Amino acid sequence: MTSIPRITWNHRAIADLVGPDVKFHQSKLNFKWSQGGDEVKWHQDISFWPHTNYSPCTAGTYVYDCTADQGPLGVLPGSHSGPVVNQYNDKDEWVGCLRPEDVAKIDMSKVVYLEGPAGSVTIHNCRTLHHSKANWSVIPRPLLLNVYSAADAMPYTYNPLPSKYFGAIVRGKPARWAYHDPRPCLLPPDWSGGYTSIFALQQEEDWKKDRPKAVAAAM
Ligand SMILES: O=C(O)CCC(=O)C(=O)O
Ligand SMILES: [Fe+2]
Repeated sequence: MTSIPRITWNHRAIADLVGPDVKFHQSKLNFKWSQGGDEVKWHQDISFWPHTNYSPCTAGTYVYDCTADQGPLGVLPGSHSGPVVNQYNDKDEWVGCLRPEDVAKIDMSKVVYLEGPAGSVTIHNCRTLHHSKANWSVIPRPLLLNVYSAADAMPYTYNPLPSKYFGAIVRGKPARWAYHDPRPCLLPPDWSGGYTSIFALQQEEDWKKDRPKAVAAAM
């Protein structure tokens, strides 16, 4: 018997979805703390890092066992075939999540929460609507998120989480031609001046409201 490193297994699974040539985009560990670890509001990933087509997919690996009360990833099946949604608020500020009126349109009975033992891998497309609830359990929920695409998908905005592996071909060969999907994509702000995290961006409105109080308290 041979054992296959989990990351190689990830690359194979992505190849099943996007074709034989697979490119790495970015990686992050979303560490949702126990007893109040932040929710992630409903959003689509693609507008954080638009590409010339919609092949990008995120593979998430649960580092610990993840049950329903730890805030697992919740996805809306079929939503990748729907429109790209607005992730700016009514003041035209990027908030990286849906407006309340768009959240209200989601049929919550169709949402699937992806639970699993440590090492389980979730995969969702860059247009899939997804979210996760706060973690009120006593066990944290670390989720390692690796983003890949078909090799012929070219990012055309600044990568918010660049690394030396950005653009590395992890399976197959580099593309000679870029593939352009004609469907439009919502653009993010210019990240070249820096990026924080999805948690910080989505809470920004609340932060702004609380900031005058926080500043006053510190004086
Ligand atoms: O950590 C989570 O539950 C989801 C994170 C996510 O969707 C993202 O960072 O884009
Ligand atoms: Fe996401």
